[in-house]
Amino acid sequence: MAPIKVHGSAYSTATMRVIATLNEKNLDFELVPVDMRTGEHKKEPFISLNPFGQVPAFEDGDLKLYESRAITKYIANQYSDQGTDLVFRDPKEQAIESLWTEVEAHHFDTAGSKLNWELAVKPKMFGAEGDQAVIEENKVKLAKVLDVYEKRLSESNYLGGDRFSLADLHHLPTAEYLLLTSIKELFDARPRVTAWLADITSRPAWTKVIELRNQALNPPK
Ligand SMILES: N[C@@H](CCC(=O)N[C@@H](CS)C(=O)NCC(=O)O)C(=O)O
Repeated sequence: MAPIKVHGSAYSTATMRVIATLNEKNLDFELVPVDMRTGEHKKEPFISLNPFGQVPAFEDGDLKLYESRAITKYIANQYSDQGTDLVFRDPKEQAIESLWTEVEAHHFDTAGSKLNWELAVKPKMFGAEGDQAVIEENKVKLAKVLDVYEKRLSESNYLGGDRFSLADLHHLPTAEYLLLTSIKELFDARPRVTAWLADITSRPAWTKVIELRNQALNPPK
C-alpha cells in the first residue's frame, strides 16, 4: 500500500497537529517537505493538493485532504482500532467532544495564532517587532477562553470528556509555541489549565512531533 503522505512543514502548527494524530495511532507516514520560505505552498504541484495554498495536505491512497482538523478526524475514524482512541462514539459524548474541537478552532486558535505570529514568528523568523495593539487585544481574548477552560477542567479530566481526545490534541501545536512566549503567564495563572497542558504536552506522540520540529528548525550542518 502507498504510504500515508503529509505534505507540509514540521514546524507548522497545522502540520504538527496531523503528525501528532498519526503518532498517536502508531502509523508510518512520509513527510513531504514544503518549503514555505520559498513560497512552494503557493505554487504547483502543492496548489493542486490544497487550492488555498496552506500546509498541510494529506494523502492516504486515493484520498486527498487538506484542513488539519478534517485530516485528524479522518485518521481517528479510519484507524479507530489501533493506537490511542481519539474520538467518542456515543452521540452525546461525540457532541461534547465536537463542541470543544469547535471552541479550539474558533476561540482558542484564533487568538492563539495571532499571538504566536506577533510574539514568536515575527521576531524569531523576520526579526520584526510584534504589534502591541494586536498582542493586547488577543491576550484579553485568550484569557477569557482560558477562564472557560479552567472551569471545564474542574468538571472533566479532559476538554472533550473523561479521556484524551482530538479536542485536547488539536490545542497542542499553538499551545506549545505560546508556552515559549510571555503568554505562558496566562496559562500559569490557571492551575487546572497548567496541569492539563503538562499532561498533554508530555505524551510520547507529542514528544516525537517536537523532535521532528527541532530537527527541521536546526538541521545538522
Ligand atoms: N485551517 C488550516 C490552516 C492551515 C494554515 O494556516 N497553515 C499555515 C501554516 S501553520 C500556512 O500554510 N500558512 C501560509 C499561508 O497561509 O500562506 C488547517 O488547519 O489546515
